[in-house]
Amino acid sequence: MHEENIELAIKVVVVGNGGVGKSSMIQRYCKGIYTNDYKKTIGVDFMERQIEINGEDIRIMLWDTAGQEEFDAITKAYYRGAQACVLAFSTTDKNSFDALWDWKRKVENECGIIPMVIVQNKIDLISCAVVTQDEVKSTALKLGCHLIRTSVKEDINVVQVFRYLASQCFDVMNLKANNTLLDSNKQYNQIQRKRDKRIALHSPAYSCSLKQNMKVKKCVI
Ligand SMILES: Nc1nc2c(ncn2[C@@H]2O[C@H](COP(=O)(O)OP(=O)(O)OP(=O)(O)O)[C@@H](O)[C@H]2O)c(=O)[nH]1
Ligand SMILES: [Mg+2]
Repeated sequence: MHEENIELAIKVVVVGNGGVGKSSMIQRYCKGIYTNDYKKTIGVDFMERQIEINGEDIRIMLWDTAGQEEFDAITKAYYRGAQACVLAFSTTDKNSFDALWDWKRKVENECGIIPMVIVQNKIDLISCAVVTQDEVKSTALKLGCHLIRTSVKEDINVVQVFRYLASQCFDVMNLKANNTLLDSNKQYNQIQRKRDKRIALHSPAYSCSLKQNMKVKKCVI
């Protein structure tokens, strides 16, 4: 496969209680629009946007899930295969803040440990906040997640959320690729040692073709 044909894509699930602004955030990010209307998501929606990280084109596939509990059984199925997650809550909704633990658990049950970010949305309404910044920071710390404060309405920090997750995924991919490279090098050294024992011959051409076979292809998702 040629390198140009390799496409990097990241599946991101956006979870959190109903009304915290998940659909608004995705719409803002993918279409650059915002509306004051609230139409609850039924089940799951999907949108995507292409960005560039470290000179690589990355397709971010965003899965917008319903926050209402009645849809839990449906949305759960869509968590599978997600490589990153937004845990969203609203500045003006205490229940949505308390529910962060549950959302994290639900996603990890399906996906294992993946990069996650806590998003405190609606910071334009900070004067009506139902949680203090210290509470939010300490919960983020306990959950082991980076925290980003957004206002989808005023277009504050939305781009940063997905850029952060994409670069986290990028690091994970590079790590995996490096591990594969390390494994290959280990295998190569083992084979080399065995062969050295059998034939005390070090033909440069032979060694070169073996290395070629061990070359690691770029990580594809
Ligand atoms: N003030 C303010 N309102 C917001 C913001 N983001 C979203 N909203 C409003 O919050 C309401 C709910 O937004 P949605 O994006 O539909 O919420 P949701 O999380 O997708 O809700 P479900 O689909 O039910 O899970 C809408 O009326 C939005 O206009 C924000 O940053 N500030
Ligand atoms: Mg929605």
